[in-house]
Amino acid sequence: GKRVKGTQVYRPFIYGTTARAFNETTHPRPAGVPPDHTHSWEVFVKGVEDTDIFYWLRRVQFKLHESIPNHLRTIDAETITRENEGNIKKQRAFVVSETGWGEFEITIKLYYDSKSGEKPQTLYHHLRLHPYGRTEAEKEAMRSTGEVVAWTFEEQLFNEPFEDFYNILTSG
Ligand code: SLL
Repeated sequence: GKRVKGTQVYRPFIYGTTARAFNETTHPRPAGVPPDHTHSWEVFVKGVEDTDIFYWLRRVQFKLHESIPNHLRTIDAETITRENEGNIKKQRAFVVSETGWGEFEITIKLYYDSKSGEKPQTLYHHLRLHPYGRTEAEKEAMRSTGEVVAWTFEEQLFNEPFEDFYNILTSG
């Protein structure tokens, strides 16, 4: 295929984690969750303001800590799209939801549409369970919401994309 010369296409996305500590009143530990698990959390890749990214990002593989059962989690856009059929509340994100007790580094591997010719790209994200920040005020803000948010805003750059892929990118 031919490349579209002199052209760069940017697609914004977000990746990261959101965690919540279990407590008796607002977030009780569900039945079946081991008693040493202190938090629920999720790791995700999604579009900014839930815009569609499934047309350029085909698959995401999350590599979790090896203490977690099935620590390699692969999610296909096709599967989500199929599950979304006939659903009013559509799922917009590649997401894995878990519970646990410890923080660790998550490896996030992005696989692009086959027409893109792009190699997979690996991102690294530190799962945060505990409020953090440069200042006490920042930590306090996180405590008050009950959610520990660690999100990275990224922009995927496709440099001189193949024509077929360029058409996919720009027809959305
Ligand atoms: C730490 N180096 O010491 C890290 C390890 C491991 C976290 C954190 C297990 C969950 C499960 C879990 O939370 N592992 O058993 O499903 O903090």
